[in-house]
Amino acid sequence: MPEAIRILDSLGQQHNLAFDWTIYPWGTEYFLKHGEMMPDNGLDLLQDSDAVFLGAVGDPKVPDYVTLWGLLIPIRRALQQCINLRPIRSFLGVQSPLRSELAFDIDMVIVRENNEGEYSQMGGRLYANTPDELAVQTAVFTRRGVSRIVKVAFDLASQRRGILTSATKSNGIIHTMPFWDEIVEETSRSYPDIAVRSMHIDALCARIVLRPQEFDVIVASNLFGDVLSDLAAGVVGGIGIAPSANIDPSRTHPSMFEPVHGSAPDIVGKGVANPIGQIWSGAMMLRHLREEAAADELERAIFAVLDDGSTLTPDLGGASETCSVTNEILDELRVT
Ligand code: GGG
Repeated sequence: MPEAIRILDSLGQQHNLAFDWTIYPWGTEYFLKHGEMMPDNGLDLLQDSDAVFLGAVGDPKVPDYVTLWGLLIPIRRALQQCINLRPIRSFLGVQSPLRSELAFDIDMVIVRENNEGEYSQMGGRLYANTPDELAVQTAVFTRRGVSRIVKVAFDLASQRRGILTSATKSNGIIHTMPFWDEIVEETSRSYPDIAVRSMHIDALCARIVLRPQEFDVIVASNLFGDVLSDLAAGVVGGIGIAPSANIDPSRTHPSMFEPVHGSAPDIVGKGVANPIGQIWSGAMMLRHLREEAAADELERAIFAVLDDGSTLTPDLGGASETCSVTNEILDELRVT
């Protein structure tokens, strides 16, 4: 996060753009001190901002569901950030685990439903610690929520290569997924120029590994979108570079920008965390704030560093430190 702020502040100077940062120390350290991930009025405090820039959250000392349900998920819901955009691209300087003839020209966006679906509080547990113990979790799919995300995906595909893939599992999940498929089919009638196909999530995972260039926009439920974006990020070489935007399309509330990855407790304090997921999320934030020129410039600089491949952190097979990657991006920004 400090490296991304360093970049944005520097870019801002070139674009006559001043960031007025309010830093909230909410996270697992805060939880260990205060017993909560953020204060009671945390969501109200965020409402006053134009955007929220979130880092990586998590610590082995705190269960992951506490971390997530105490901070990230309440923010996404209260601020009605129902759309999660996750772009994935391959770069010349980043080695993919795929054979090189399979791993070129990958450029897709995963459009993840962000407020409902499988991530639901509905359910519970009964008969704890007995042989009859059970857990029930109810997935929630609304016509409003599904239509909204599907329409966003069709619109995005119209601005890109015109290919939309819908992630489904309607052969096994008998209520929600046929409902999802019907809404995709209904919506497609308004987009005759988009090539749309539904793929079962299992086959889709295999296809992303075998033919990643085929994909342009993928629309998916909350859980499927989360899983697919890690898979696709792995296919292009690593999750450390993957950015995301949690968008409130009505712009009533601030949208939130965060790397796809969580924290990496194994490398804390070593100065080798990959800053690019966070910095690229900053570029997405600039675009959302309608600072197109600055966003273009920052993306160009990030992509140049990744295409060059000589300054990469260890997660991507390099030996550079976090701040060297940032410096390289700053150098690129100076020459553009
Ligand atoms: N960048 C915030 C973070 O730590 N994310 C990790 C994570 O587990 N995210 C779950 C999700 O996106 O639903």
